[in-house]
Amino acid sequence: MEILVSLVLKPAESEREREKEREMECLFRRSSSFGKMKLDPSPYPPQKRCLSRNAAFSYQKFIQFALEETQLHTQLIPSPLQEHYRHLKAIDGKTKLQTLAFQSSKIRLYRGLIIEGDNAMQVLDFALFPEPEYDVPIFCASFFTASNTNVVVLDLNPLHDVIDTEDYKAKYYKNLMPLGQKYAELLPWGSKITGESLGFFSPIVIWSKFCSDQHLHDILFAAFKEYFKAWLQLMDQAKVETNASQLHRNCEAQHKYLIWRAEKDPGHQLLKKLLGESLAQDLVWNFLFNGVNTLGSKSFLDYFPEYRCVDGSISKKRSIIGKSFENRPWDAKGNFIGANIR
Ligand code: BLA
Repeated sequence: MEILVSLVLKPAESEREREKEREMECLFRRSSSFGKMKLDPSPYPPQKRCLSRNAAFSYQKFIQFALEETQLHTQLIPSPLQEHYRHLKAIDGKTKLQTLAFQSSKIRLYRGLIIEGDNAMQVLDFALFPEPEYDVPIFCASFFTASNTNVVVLDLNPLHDVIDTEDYKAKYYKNLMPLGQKYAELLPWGSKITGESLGFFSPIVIWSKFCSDQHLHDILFAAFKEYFKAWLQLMDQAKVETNASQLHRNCEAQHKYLIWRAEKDPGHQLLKKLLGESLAQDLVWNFLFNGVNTLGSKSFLDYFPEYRCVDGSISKKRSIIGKSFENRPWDAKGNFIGANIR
């Protein structure tokens, strides 16, 4: 614990920084699961890892950066979920699963899951959900790494439509288009994607698949840092919403997003394998996509009726629309240039 704190914190140069450091230390102490995370060097032997020339590769530094950066903007309080999901044990007895969960005055849920397994398998699923009084996007980093492949989604997922209407897009993404363009050129578009997922993405989404490579991992980390800082700024500037119908719209938009991911996120198969069916379900519905049982009362089929089977159950298919969008369907100005997604 002491080692972790001293590695994470830079030497203090002023009283303000020292004060921040004390807050950080306190935060780490209270967030017991994250406090137990191992820093690099990795527990896995180099020959078993995906990046033979990158012995330091780990998603831990992403989370550490985010925590430090958030502390400059707001006071994080450990969420009760942290304690509850602290002791996750993989069935294989080897894979490490670590969780962290916080909240703050404007952030309903700040949560992360890191998985470090055999054969260089690493996962970061990190998301920040605003309180419903704020219509800022959801910060989303979903990174899956296996021995020689990476599947990456990094985005400020919009709460409201950014394909057919302009206002939400202009409010949050217009100024961020140059940032999105920069990384869209550095990280290749991950080829065809399901239409349903695309509907949850923004014009600055980084959707990418690439072979493990130190340079691309460095770019991904740089992108993560810039997107995260951008999100924090949006949060800083966000004005509280008091209009009841607008609040309801925000709740419903988050609820639809949560229920989509709770039901259809591609990571579930792996979680089931690692934790068993019931614990994986619990983690998905009550930790990763917490709010799915409280922010709204509609069902998955109310939002996505096209998934209804004849017997009334939800189709097991991941997508009804199917995959398309071979290339990035957004232009540099944020206009949607793909075919109709419905
Ligand atoms: C793959 N994860 C994917 C893919 C996407 C996402 C788009 C590509 C496959 C596909 O098109 O479905 C992520 N999809 C998202 C996100 C949204 C969405 C963020 O709709 C938001 C709206 N990923 C995780 C976790 C695990 C994980 C926790 O977040 C594992 C525990 C794994 N993601 C994972 C794996 C794949 C994947 C294994 C590849 C599997 C596959 O393609 O079937």
